[in-house]
Amino acid sequence: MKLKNMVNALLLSAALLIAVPTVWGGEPAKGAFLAGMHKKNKVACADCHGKSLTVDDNETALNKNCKGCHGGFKDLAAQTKGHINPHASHLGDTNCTACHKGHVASKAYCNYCHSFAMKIPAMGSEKESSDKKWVQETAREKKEAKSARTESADVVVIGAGGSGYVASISAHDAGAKVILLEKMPISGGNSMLAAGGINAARTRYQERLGMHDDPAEMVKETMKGGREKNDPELVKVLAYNSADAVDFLVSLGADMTDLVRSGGVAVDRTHRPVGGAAVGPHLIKVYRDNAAKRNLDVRVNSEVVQILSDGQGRVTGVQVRGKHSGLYTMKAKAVIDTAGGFAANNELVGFYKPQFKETASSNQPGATGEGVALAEKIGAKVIDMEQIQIHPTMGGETKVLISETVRGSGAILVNHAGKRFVNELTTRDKASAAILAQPEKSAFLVLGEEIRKSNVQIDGYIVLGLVQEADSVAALAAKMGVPADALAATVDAYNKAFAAKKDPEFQRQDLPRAINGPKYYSIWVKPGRHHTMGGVKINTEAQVIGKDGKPMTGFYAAGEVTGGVHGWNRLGGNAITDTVVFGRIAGNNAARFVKEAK
Ligand code: MEZ
Repeated sequence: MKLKNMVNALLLSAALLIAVPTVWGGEPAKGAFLAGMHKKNKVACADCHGKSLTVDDNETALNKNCKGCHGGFKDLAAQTKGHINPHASHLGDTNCTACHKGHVASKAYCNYCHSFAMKIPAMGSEKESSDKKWVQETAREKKEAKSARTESADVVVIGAGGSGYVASISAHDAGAKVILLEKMPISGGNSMLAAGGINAARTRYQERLGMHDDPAEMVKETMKGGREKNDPELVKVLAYNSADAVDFLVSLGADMTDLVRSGGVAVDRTHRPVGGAAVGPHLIKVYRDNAAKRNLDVRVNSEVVQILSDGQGRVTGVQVRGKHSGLYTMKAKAVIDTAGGFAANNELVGFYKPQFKETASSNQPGATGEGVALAEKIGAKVIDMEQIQIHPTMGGETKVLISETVRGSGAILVNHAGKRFVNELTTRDKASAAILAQPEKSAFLVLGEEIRKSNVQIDGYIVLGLVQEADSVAALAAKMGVPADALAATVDAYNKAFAAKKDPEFQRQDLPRAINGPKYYSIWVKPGRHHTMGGVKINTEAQVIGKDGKPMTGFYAAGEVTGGVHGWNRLGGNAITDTVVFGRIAGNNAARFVKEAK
């Protein structure tokens, strides 16, 4: 098998296919059961799977072999010309097998989340290998044969998004043996898609810039944004631990030096990497690196199908379905549920809010709410499930979120008549309602050169084909299909408000930049599902509360799987704070509980 000779052709091919691990008894004929180029080139099983032909749920050896033949992410990224470069995307250095298949056609993982104006091509033929059925049946037999397996850990964490990583790192550093389980083929959850930043009050970065902020104000604004329906004790914990959360992230290696304003807030409280880069991909890389440094046991393709309890409110572990290893039991002294929300689950959203069914969701495909259902099944109290946040600005007909920080950087919202109609930095519920009240149920973000330069994410939207640009306001109006006179008057009035530092029309408090050329830009936006505020009830110690109102023993939760922190409307930037503050509390308390139980 001349694999080395294949490498260059494979790297340059859009139909790159890599064999997916499957366990079988003997070595079939070379190329049998494969799809695409590996089939054509008669790759042998052992070339990908190694001599033992076995595979773990992380597909570790297999991915090592992929990289051995084809090169690592950096090599592959360097060979890609053009704007779309999946090997240098925000997914980071993940398993090759998340996208590339050998036994069936590959599918770019990007396509699960994104539907860009500019399409990402499917990789390889959409037609699946005729051998798929055989492969699935063989895998199922193997899984069933292994179902009696039992492992154990001190702390099991369900869901490797931001909260899951923070809880795992914290529990590990507090001395516990931790296993972090993720049902999707890559870690990161919704946190990896987080565009904005982390809200924190009275941080060293604010003070360095001479800004005065106060956790008490953060409490007030979070409660007001949540329509006073939040659990006030949880909000206090969120706000008073927020500056410490930023320090924790910096101690892990994160950059949180840039500040921007989010809706419903009177100061620049949203911290993000320099230049306005998206916070989520940055943090997930930092978390992955820290997990690797600690040798943390992180397992992808590992879905928790049941949380085990003794029937008296004490959790005893979980049952896991590994993609390759099948069903097994993981005994644990403590379980932390960080499985995320359900804004990607059309059926569940439709059940709680029929009017939001079929609206676009900004969420990753794994945000389907099993973490809430699993907890409820063993007696957890669940609250506020019908509180589903609609984000005002998703890119037109796509699933791409246009970050609130674009408005925070100075962009205005304009309707199809070319006029402003709302304070752009009001809370999300109000901004979304104002857009949906327009006859077209959509609007435009309008901005100038200085605003574009201040927020690197806008360049990303340009690459994705979501931005119209023109040399004058009149030319931009023509592209948007709005009256030129009206748009010119709107931009003029806004620039006067900027100069006077007063917005008499909409009382927008923060007017950071004027809308000036040489280029002018617009982005067509529509509201879409973004965050589910409801979920498992917790107390200030991140303990899950049972239906009897008492904390359940050894059971903790953090992040979007929980309800109560954000009330009926979350403020932009508070989700990452939630993941870090309550992830740390859950991890530390679970580790302490384990120690005391020993
Ligand atoms: O917290 C968020 O959801 C957020 C800031 C999103 C965004 O618009 O960037």
